[in-house]
Parts: sequence; structure tokens; C-alpha cells
Amino acid sequence: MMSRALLCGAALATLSFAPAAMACTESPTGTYTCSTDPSDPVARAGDDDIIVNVDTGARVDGGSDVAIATDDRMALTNAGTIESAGNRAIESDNDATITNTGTISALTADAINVGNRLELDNFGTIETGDDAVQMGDHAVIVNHAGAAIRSDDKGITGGDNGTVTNQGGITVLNEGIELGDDAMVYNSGTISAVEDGVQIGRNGHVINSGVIESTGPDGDGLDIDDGAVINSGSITAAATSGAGIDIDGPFSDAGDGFPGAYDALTINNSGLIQGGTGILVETETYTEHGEDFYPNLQSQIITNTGAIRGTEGTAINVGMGADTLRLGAGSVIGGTVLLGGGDDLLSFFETGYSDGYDSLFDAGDGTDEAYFAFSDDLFESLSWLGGVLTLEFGGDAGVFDLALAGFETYTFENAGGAISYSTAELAGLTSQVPLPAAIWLMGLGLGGLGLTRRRQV
Ligand SMILES: [Ca+2]
Ligand SMILES: [Ca+2]
Ligand SMILES: [Ca+2]
Ligand SMILES: [Ca+2]
Repeated sequence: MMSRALLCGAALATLSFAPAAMACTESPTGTYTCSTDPSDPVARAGDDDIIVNVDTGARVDGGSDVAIATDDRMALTNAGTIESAGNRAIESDNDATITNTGTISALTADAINVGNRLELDNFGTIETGDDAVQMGDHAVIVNHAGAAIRSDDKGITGGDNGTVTNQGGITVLNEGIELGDDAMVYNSGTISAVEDGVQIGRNGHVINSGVIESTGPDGDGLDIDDGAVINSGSITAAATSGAGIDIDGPFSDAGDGFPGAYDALTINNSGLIQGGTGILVETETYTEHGEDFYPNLQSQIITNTGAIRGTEGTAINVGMGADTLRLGAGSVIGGTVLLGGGDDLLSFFETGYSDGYDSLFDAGDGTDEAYFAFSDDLFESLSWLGGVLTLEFGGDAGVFDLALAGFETYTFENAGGAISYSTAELAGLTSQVPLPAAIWLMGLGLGGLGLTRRRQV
């Protein structure tokens, strides 16, 4: 008996060191102020229009429950800590507004799980063993400079019409940002994901001046169906099977038939797009997980003044449809370009190019055109071998060479106006000694003259 009483006394003494959790103060009705560490959960899951303010230094501890639960139109400001060890940190329904300058964390469940029309401004930290932010449609999220979202699953995941601006860091073990159709993603920070960096659906718009990267064994930098991408930063995938930008095709439940084609995707790149394949369009038909997947038959319109690289040998594969690849001076294409079926256009729309094109440009089936915004008298050499036309340019065109296959028309902007050749006409030039030889000898002659002049100096 004696020893038991001593034990109880010891236990009580130990407990008394931990401050008892205090309820958040409710005043006026429906408005809570949480100012102690710890504070009890706010458990108003069935109630609308709840306002919660968590003060600096305060900590709302959900324990094994949700730390803050409300129904519609919650307005939450957190400057302290909101956490749960066994459930979601924040759970609300439609029209939630959350401003976080503190920490929101959940060990085993979503940190924030809400319905439609979430407005979230994060200046602090959101971290979780599950999804960091899961929401419905029409979300508007800003992860501000210096803010961090870390998760063992997805970072930000939601439905259609979402707008996500990331100026800070999103570091996750699954997908960084996953949204449905009509998504807008503005990134000037860093999105680092083991799976896809950003995955969005149809009519997506991505403007990136920061880093979007997939670091895992099978992710893509950006996965998108149609819409527009403007990249001045980097969009990369480490996986050999992954693409910097992966462009899906339509899909439907198995047996339901072709659901209709997607629309065009425009990509303007002045930064880096790199993956096992740099830009990859779905070209296959297959069935997986009870769904039929179809090739993307649409146009991809790519303007590149930066670099597009495929570490496994293919820089760009845009498949079926009438695709356009416009290359600016100073652009780099690291790997083969496959323009695929359809009437495609390869355009060198400037002058002053550098030698950034080591691999083949294959235009594939269809009536394809190569366009040059300079004169055909800027050929240094031309050869036709095994179906590959190799052109070497100099002068105002810039010093570079190209290997072309599958093109039907070659257009040059000569002084007297544009002139077009067929492959047969250009290939024929290589077997007619006078013209190419004359050009080549003239180049050599000028080079010799230059050498002579230099020697006189
Ligand atoms: Ca295409
Ligand atoms: Ca094509
Ligand atoms: Ca083609
Ligand atoms: Ca062709």
C-alpha cells in the first residue's frame, strides 16, 4: 500500500509539469481565439461561418482527432501551430479561407482537407505524412516566397479550375501539384516531387520561371493534356522513362469508344525542358486499369529559344497532328526530333544560329516543310545520303548544320522572295557537281583569301 501511494504521487507530480490544454476562447459566438500551448481542438464539424484565430506561440493539438473542424465558410488565421498526430489538422467544407504564417502539420493524414473554393495563403509551413492540401474545384492557393509545403504524399491536389501560385518550396514524395481541367499554375519557386512535378488536365496553363522537377524513377516534370506552357525556368524529369513535358491523349472507360480529340498545346520555352525524353506526346493505344487510352492526335506548337534535351536520345516526339517546331537563334535541341504523322513545320525563323542540333530532325509521314528565314546561298555544303539531307550553313544564317529526314518541302527567304525546293530538287543538287561544288569552292576560296590576309598582318 505504501509503495502504491508513492507511485501515484510520483505520477501526479510528473503530470503537473505539463500544462493542461485550454479551450480556445469563443467570443463572440462562432469566433474562436486560441492563445495557449496546448489549446484544445475546435470541433465544430457541423457548423458554418466559424472564425478561428490561432495566436503566435499557441498550439492547437488535435491529438488523435482533427485539430480544427468546421463546415462551410470557415475563416482561419494561424500564426502558431495547428497539429494532429492521428487525423487531419484542418478539415472544412466549401468556401474556406486560410492564412497561415505558422505551422500546420499532420503526422498520418492530410494537413488541410477542404471542399470547393478554398482560398489559401501560406507564408509558413505545411507538412504531413499524407497530402498537404486536398481540396475540390475553384481553389486559389498562393505558397509565398519563403513558405514550405512538405509531404510524404501529394503536395496540392484538387479538382477543376484551380489556380496555384508557388513562390516558395514544395517538396513531396508523390506529385507536387495535381489539378483537373482549366488549371493555372504560376511557379517562380521550386516544386520538387518524386512523381510528376505538376500534373494537370485539359486547358491547362503553366507559367514557370522557377524549378519544376521530378526526381523519382518514373515521374514527369509536367504532365498536361492541352493548353499552354511558358517556361523560362527549368522543367525536368530524372527518370529515363519520364519526360520534361508529357502530353497525354484522350481516355475513356474501357469499351466506351473514342471520347473526342484534345486541343492544341502551345509551348514557349526560353529555359530548359529535359527528361528521358524532353517533350513526349502519347502515341499509343492501350488499355490499363479498366480504361482505354488513345493517342494525342492534335497540334503541338513549340517555340524554343532555350534548350530541350532528351537524355535517352529523343528530345521531342510530338506524334500525330500538324505540329510546329520553331527554333530561335541560340536554341539547343539535345536529341532526335520526331514530328510524326501529319503535315508538320520546322521553322528557323531567325538568323545567327549556333551549332545546337546534333541529331536528326525526322518529319515522318505527311507533307512536311522546313522553313529558313535566310537565303539558300548560305549553304556551305549539302549532302543526301540514306534518306537524310545534311545541310551546313554559314554567313548570316550562323555556322551550324542540320540532318533532316521525311521533309517534302524546303523554303528559303532569298533576296528576290521566298523559294521552295522539293527533296528531289535539293537532293539533285548534290549529284550536280557545278552548283554545290561552286558554293563549296567559293567558301574555300574566301577562306583561303582570309587566311592570306591574316598572314599579311
Ligand atoms: Ca502532335
Ligand atoms: Ca506531327
Ligand atoms: Ca509529319
Ligand atoms: Ca513527310
